[in-house]
Amino acid sequence: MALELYFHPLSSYSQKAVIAFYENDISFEPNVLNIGDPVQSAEVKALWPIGKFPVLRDETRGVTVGEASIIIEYLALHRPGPTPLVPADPDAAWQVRMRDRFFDFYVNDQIGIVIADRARPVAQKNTMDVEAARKRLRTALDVIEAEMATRTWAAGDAFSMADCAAAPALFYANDVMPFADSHPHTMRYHQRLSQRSSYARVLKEAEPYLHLVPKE
Ligand SMILES: N[C@@H](CCC(=O)N[C@@H](CS)C(=O)NCC(=O)O)C(=O)O
Repeated sequence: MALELYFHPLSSYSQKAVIAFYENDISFEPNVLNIGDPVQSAEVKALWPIGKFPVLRDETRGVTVGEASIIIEYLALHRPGPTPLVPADPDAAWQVRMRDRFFDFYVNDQIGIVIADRARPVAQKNTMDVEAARKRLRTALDVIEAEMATRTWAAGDAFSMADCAAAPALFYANDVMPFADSHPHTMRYHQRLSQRSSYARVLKEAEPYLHLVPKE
């Protein structure tokens, strides 16, 4: 039975997981969520009460897998392919996981705070949270800039789970805090990611929805 993925093409965490499927040519049944649809939302919550996506359902094993990183770990374990997104060597693996967490917490989640605020009515804007998020994002970009001065991919020479996290995170970061002039190594890395066929495909599939991203 096919793996079923609940996701949305615009969602950065969904994109992160889908990149992993495409990297290793793993087939799945796409369940594209219609955001705001209460029936679908209840369906996701029945599987994963937190209600966030992506969520993977593997009916064959009778398991539900939440969290994009854990979906990637699950695929690495049960559907290994030519691109080992989580290295077998434990010392290489912790470095991938550390950078994966870094892109999630200090880039992606901070962007989420800024973009969510754009959609709020003026009276409900949270300037303090947005300022703190932008500050954390700036610090994160500085860290990435220093690392990417000497690297091809986030954790070294091999494309990994950390790059799956980085691709959508940097796409949205460049909208929230354009970094071409201030962070040239990061920009070149962002361009390398955009040319990677797995992510290029994800980006193409997101295109029809991009107008839904709240603007400044
Ligand atoms: N920690 C989760 C975060 C997932 C997440 O925040 N997903 C967003 C879409 S990118 C979401 O579900 N938003 C809808 C909501 O929060 O209700 C992961 O790594 O998968």
